[in-house]
Amino acid sequence: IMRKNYSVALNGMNIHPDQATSFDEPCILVNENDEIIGKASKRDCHMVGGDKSNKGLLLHRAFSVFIFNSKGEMLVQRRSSQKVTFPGEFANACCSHPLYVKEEMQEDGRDNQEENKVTAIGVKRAASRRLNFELGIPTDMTKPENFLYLTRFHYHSLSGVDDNVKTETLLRKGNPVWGEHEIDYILVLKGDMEIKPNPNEVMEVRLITRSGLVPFLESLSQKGIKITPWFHLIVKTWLPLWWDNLHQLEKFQDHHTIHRL
Ligand code: DMA
Ligand code: MN
Repeated sequence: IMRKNYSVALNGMNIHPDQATSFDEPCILVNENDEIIGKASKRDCHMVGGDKSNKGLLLHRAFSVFIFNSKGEMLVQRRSSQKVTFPGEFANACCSHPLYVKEEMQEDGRDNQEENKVTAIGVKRAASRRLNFELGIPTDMTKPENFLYLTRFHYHSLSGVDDNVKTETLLRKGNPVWGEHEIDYILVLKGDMEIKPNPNEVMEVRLITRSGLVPFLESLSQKGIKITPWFHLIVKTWLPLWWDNLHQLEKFQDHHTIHRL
């Protein structure tokens, strides 16, 4: 298949072709209890009014991976400027969505003897796929059993929209409004990963030390560089505690609660 350097004009906005190709992928729609209720394209999940009903953003399933190396440093990525949502913003190592396909919808390893004990196995398979695509991490370093699934949270956030600007105002002016409305699975991966970032996805990666976290965040805000809303919520709610307890993270697993942040 030839991929011409076209861009898709969508709702008045030009989407970079490398991003547009993924916009037909099926995301998993869930209810507030994270039960699967259907599917919708990545486009329809992230564009306000994308499902043509104007009801707002569809709630879908997602994941956020945090990577810590053997020195206890954390990997952060700066999203490429061609990302449709939150371009140029810093986030945790990798974030994306499990797709509406059998392997990535599976919630435990019951169908497979070997992977019997792996919880949220579909989300972990998706994480492995995206860590390979975004950061070039070999998939043998990201087997489902290598991830620790900590907990889930539900949040909603718009991209590039000031909190004091009403969505309806933007839509009335014909501006596209993009954002996230997700139940996000937080996964931790420990180890020294071989990485080769994909420039279409990632413009920069950095390793941050525990004591360097606050200075890192301060230096970004001084430079006017944003961090993504989900990363911000996790940093604010849990990250310092988890980072101080890398050797006993199992203690913080909570697969029952869906935190509303
Ligand atoms: C979506 O991330 C997932 C979360 C947790 C915000 P993303 O926009 O990086 O998705 P993708 O990489 O699939 O475009
Ligand atoms: Mn999403």
